[in-house]
Amino acid sequence: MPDVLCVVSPFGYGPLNSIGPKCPNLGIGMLAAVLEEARYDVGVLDCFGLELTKEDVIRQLKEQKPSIILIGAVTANMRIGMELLSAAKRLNPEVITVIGGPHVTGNPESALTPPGIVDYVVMGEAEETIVELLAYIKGNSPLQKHEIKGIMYFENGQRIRTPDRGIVKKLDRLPMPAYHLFPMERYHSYGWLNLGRKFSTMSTSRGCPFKCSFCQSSWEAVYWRQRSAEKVFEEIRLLYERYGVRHIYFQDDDFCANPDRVIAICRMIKEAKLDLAWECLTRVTQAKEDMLKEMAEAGCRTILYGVETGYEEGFKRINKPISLQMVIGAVRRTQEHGILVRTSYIMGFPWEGEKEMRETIRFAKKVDADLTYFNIINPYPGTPIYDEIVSKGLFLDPENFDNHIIHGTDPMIRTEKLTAKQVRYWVGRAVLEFYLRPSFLLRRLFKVRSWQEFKANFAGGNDLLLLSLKKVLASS
Ligand code: B12
Ligand code: SF4
Repeated sequence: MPDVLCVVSPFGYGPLNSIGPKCPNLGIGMLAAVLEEARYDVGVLDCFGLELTKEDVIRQLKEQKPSIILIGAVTANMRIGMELLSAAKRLNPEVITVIGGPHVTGNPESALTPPGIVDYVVMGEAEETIVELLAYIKGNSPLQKHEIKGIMYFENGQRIRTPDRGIVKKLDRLPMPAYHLFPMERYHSYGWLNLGRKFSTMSTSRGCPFKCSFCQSSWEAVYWRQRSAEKVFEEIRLLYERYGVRHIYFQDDDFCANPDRVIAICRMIKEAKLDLAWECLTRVTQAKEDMLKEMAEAGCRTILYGVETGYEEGFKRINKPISLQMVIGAVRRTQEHGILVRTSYIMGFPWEGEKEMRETIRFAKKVDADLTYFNIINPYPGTPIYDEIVSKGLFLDPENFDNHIIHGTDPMIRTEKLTAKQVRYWVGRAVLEFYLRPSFLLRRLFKVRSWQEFKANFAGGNDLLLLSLKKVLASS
């Protein structure tokens, strides 16, 4: 029974379950790894991977009786995270509860309201903080509580926030995620990309050189850092050999920020003759011929480009220094190398009306990527767009974090020109207009390489189109 239990909260994609991926939570994976290095007895309860409910977690807590519980929270699962920690405190008032992750990094106060549920909030990248904090909790630290950077806690009825920790500068110094604590056989890629192969995600860099106004990766103090090609390849080999992984999704915000590193990784994969399929995300500015060629040869199947809007003014307003022409060029070059392109758009920015919605849909069809996502803007605490949306009174229910989930088809916002219902209509319409084009469907069919892929695409496509049709009908 582990002394320190890291819980990955329950999460599912609701009506879009056939599309969503299931993967190890690498934030928790990293913390478990550094804690094991520091000789703690650590366990992971991955409710997402194991499809466990809140009641299952409570049962496990009764059985395992950990003395410290760590839980991570994005905005979407903040409520359930707090409920679990509150249940843990009821079961054992002595248990120490720690929460971290993107939501509380932007809004740490939310974890201390009401007081008595969370003992420590950890903000930002937490590898160093968690080791110092646990040493303090266990009475093995030379530091006082207020000397541990990057935390918030209650003392004498007051919230105490210690100075910021800053980011981890040298990623190569970190251990590999503690994959052995996760149910590695349970994971699979996004429905559309699911090849039926053993699957895992990897994180090989942190941060992003851009500063888009809606993105939590765009914080002032965060700059792009990488693991070296050698370290990345070592982790690929570990997944390949120990866990039989044959499909990897590099979930870095910008996997290709350093093209030389990408080329080096590709060459290592080719030289080792690994039978590996992989995907990644990057920016359109990075789509250079020589790198794309190496990537295709090393098994890269898809690249996701975040495009966000379909009109030039939109890029300026979200602070993304790209152009429509750059998007088209990047997509064509990528497709020419036989790599499938996924693009992602965000709709419902504060200034958007019918005109901008139409422009985004028209542009997405013109770009004609192999898969396209249309998302409704979700304002995350700590981002400039959050402040803008709140200050303009466009946030409908800021305290209701539940709506942040992917199947929260009701927008959390309205725009200056559209109601929430109209935003939902336009997003549903975008999906239907994009996917229900005979030319698109035919091309998609020809690019499918196996029965497994066909089934995954059919199921995912069906669910997405049905959901979008419901949105459009409910909003017309
Ligand atoms: C991969 C990924 C996913 C994967 C895997 C999710 C997972 N939890 O592992 C999938 C596709 C499933 C996914 C789904 C979603 N995601 Co996501 N995802 C990411 C992505 C791209 C990388 C996360 C990652 O592994 N990073 C690498 C690790 C090492 O860093 P990390 O997770 O940040 O962890 C560090 C710190 O945050 C902290 N920390 C993390 N957990 C904990 C716990 C404790 C106790 C402590 C002390 C510290 C701590 O310490 C870690 C080590 O330094 C991030 C963007 C990003 N750049 O981080 C978005 C991101 C986390 N996702 C986001 C969102 C919105 C979602 C969804 C809600 C999308 C949706 N609408 O459905 C769901 C929620 C799923 C869920 N329950 O987590 C947002 C969260 C914003 C927010 N405030 O909520 C992010 C930040 C994207 C963004 N730019 O806005 N996601
Ligand atoms: S380019 Fe992507 S990851 Fe980077 S700040 Fe913009 S949205 Fe975030």
